[in-house]
Amino acid sequence: MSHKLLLATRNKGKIEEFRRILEVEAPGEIELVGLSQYPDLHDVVEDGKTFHENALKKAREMCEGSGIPAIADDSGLCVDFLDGAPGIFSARWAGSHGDDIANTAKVLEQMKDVPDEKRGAHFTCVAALYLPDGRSHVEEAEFQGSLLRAPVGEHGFGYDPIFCPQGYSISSAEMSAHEKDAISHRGKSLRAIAPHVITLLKSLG
Ligand code: ITT
Repeated sequence: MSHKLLLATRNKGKIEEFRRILEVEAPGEIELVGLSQYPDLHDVVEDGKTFHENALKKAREMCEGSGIPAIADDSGLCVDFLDGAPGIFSARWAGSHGDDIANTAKVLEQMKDVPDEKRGAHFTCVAALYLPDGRSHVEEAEFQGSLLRAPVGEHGFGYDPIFCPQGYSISSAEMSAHEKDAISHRGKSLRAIAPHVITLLKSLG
């Protein structure tokens, strides 16, 4: 029997990754329901100070609004030279929410005079599950790498075209979906949370 789970994100890139990663981890066990099924749910105000706070807030508010268990993530790019920025502000770094091209251009501009050895960065993903009875589970993971000097690659989303994973000489936007999922922050956090999702959903009956 598969259990309904609300996929509490409006980011199309994330939706694709959640669906394919959870399908591998829990084949046939979870029926992911999109936010389009709950048109009255309002956007969550992401006013937490950490990825953890925001991820849990998204999952909790979407669960409470829909009445079914919800999974969400809060994620972003953390650049060493920028003291961890854009971090939790990654989706709106250049001003308008979800403008990947402008966000990427802003980071490249901020990093234009920074030498190769100081271009370290990582993605963080905090995945959060929230159940109608108030139980929750959170998993966090990182994806280490460095910043390129110009966007390259057509896959992925967000900052992928300027992110070179550690040990590679291509951007994460040049990787296949399978390659990225195997080493990414979202791949790792969703693989960690998947067994807890299955156990907790089953406990609801
Ligand atoms: P939801 O809150 O609806 O999930 P969002 O895009 O607002 O969507 P976040 O606040 O978590 O989500 O922002 C995440 C941003 O971090 C996202 O817009 C990208 O710019 C970046 N990001 C996260 N994961 C990424 C990945 O795997 N590849 C590239 N960029 C990523």
